[in-house]
Amino acid sequence: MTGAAWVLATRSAGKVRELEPWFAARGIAVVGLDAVGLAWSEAEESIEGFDTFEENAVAKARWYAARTGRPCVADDSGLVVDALDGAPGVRSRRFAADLGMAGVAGTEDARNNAALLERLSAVGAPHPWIARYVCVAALVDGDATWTARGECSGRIVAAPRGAGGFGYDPFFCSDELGSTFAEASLEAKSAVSHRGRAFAALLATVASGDPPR
Ligand code: ITT
Repeated sequence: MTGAAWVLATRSAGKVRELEPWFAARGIAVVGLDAVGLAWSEAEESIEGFDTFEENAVAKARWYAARTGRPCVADDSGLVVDALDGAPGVRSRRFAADLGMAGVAGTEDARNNAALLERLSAVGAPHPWIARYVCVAALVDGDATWTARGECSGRIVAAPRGAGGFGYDPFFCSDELGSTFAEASLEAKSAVSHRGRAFAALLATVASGDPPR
């Protein structure tokens, strides 16, 4: 492992809000893509076209490592809903767009949440609906790649609760917290979340000295 600060390779402001303090609390220096001078480009939209969280996470970390020449951490994450046969899954960020709702007013998160409720009401299954968040974290340093997975279980509620978090959080009620992730503090969410677990497992894997893939 080289000594350089790891690049936090994400364009998601929500992920950055969670991961910067998470790494800082563990004494690990990370820098954002803007700080290393990597401005967004259209080509990034085609990085994560795979069917699994793992392939997408590795693709993202490798993409940015190749362009920065530094160790890069990335994650691919999403919401898996039983009543929707696992959707939106790896398509979580693009769920509304996939359903032809890209033109609906509001933020991308609001459109995705509207799409989620619309799909669930079309299925007609009773709520709250069983779901889980999944995250695969990846670290790429030169030719070496480490990955780790984290999950957390919950229920999708019919009406939003809370103003924190991002994405589907106002509708995701954590089984462990008994509240939605949007009602939880950053620390409480990270302690049980798919992302907190995936990154904790990633650090443990790197520290264990197990060979990278
Ligand atoms: P980067 O690829 O640049 O990291 P992204 O937003 O495209 O950003 P993903 O491809 O991993 O990231 O998609 C994650 C989507 O899954 C995100 O937009 C949310 O819709 C949902 N999601 C993942 N983790 C979440 C969380 O902790 N809370 C709420 N929604 C989450």
